[in-house]
Amino acid sequence: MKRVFSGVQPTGNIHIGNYLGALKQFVELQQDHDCVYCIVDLHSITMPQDPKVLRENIMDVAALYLAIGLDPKKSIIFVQSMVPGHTELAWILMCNSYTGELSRMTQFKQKSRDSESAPTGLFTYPILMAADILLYDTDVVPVGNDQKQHIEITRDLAERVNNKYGKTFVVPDGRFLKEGARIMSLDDPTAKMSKSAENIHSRISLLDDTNKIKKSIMRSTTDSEGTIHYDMGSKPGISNLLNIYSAFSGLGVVEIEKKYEGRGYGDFKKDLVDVTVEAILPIQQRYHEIRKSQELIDILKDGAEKANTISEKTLTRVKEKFGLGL
Ligand code: AQP
Repeated sequence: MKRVFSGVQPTGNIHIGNYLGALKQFVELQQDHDCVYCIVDLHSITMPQDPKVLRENIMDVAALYLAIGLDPKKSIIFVQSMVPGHTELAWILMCNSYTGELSRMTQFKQKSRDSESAPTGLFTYPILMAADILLYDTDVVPVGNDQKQHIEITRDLAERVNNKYGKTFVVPDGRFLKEGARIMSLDDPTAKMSKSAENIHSRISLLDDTNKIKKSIMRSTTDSEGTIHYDMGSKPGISNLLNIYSAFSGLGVVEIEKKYEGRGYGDFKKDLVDVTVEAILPIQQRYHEIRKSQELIDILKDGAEKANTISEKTLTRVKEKFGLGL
């Protein structure tokens, strides 16, 4: 079976962009893949975090993993900082990377744009992500397409080490969905939907109540033309809503366009509220059942143990190739 690895940062409530771009794939893949899913808390501290809030966020993501349908009997689910191999391999990879290639990462450029001096961890974030992936001999990485560049640098690093030291790493492939690959912000459809954007109506979080979902969708930015037609270039707002509708309902975009021929944005948005609520309400119900349970903690401890066993094997192999230790 092919190995799958992916992760989500515990930086706040998971939104429908995270879900449609990445998490939905996690669930599908666990049927016929050997899956490892991580809550990447070490990545989250590349930006300042309140320790108490961070702990809660870690448990929220873990509960949401289970609520969307991840099954600990099929997938390894764990918290990144509980497996020391991630940072150890990151250092080894860092010594095989170049500052020039890291400077080209668009996520670093965007996130450091407004700060006078960005944390070094934000700069080296892609190397930690490469270590996360390579540590598990990963074949497939399901992610949103904002992560394309990071997957590329992971592949480059794996190939570079393999060329220099002989076959050490599996070279992974990214897996990007068509409809949910990049869900855009509801108030600015030229920017991606993000957990950390200031305006809460720019996103729909998986834990939002029906009222909030309604408000965010009804006030989302569209255009003055009023026809429900997909054109990301000239009509990014309605195109983004069509993508969301399509990903949640399973209908193709053309089919949806036909269904709403001659009807206005108001009608379409009202139905999109229903489609969205119907998809995420069952997730919320399961989340509330799991969130405070001891079972959740046991699953994470068990997951960390299993992840450690795999990661130690990889590190032993890597250290041998590099001539590290005795
Ligand atoms: N808007 C998006 N559309 C589709 N996929 C998305 N992803 C993120 N935003 C979108 C995918 O979700 C997975 C988890 O993302 P992450 O938690 O690692 O952080 P991120 O990419 O930095 O996401 P956010 O929500 O924008 O967080 P903040 O605001 O904290 O930076 C990844 O697979 C990602 O591709």
